[in-house]
Amino acid sequence: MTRPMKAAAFVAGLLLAMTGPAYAHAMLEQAAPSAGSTVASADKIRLSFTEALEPHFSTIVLTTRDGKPIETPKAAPDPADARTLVLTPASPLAPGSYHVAWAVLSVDTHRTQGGFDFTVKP
Ligand SMILES: [Cu+2]
Repeated sequence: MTRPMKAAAFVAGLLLAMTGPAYAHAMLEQAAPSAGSTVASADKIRLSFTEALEPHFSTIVLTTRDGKPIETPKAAPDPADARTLVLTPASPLAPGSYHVAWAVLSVDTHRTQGGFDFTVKP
């Protein structure tokens, strides 16, 4: 390949790589505790998405299942994985049912949101 052709192929590849994830958006790929699960304890809520997130515009809000707010620090990105957001409650969660509401902005500037419940065993 000539040099300009190599450059053109590189740019085309880059464009493909950039447009690829735009079709997917940041969908929730994995959650711990998982949706609908009953767990013995939950010291962290860890959500992994299909795309890298903009942490400043990505939140996890934890409430009881009937909507009472649970005081937590802001969700933080996992330093080892830009697709993962972690919420660490200040103290271990009391037995009961909880609702996780998430809203994230992925690096391709698309917003997605969702939620699920889980239960901490008495
Ligand atoms: Cu997208």
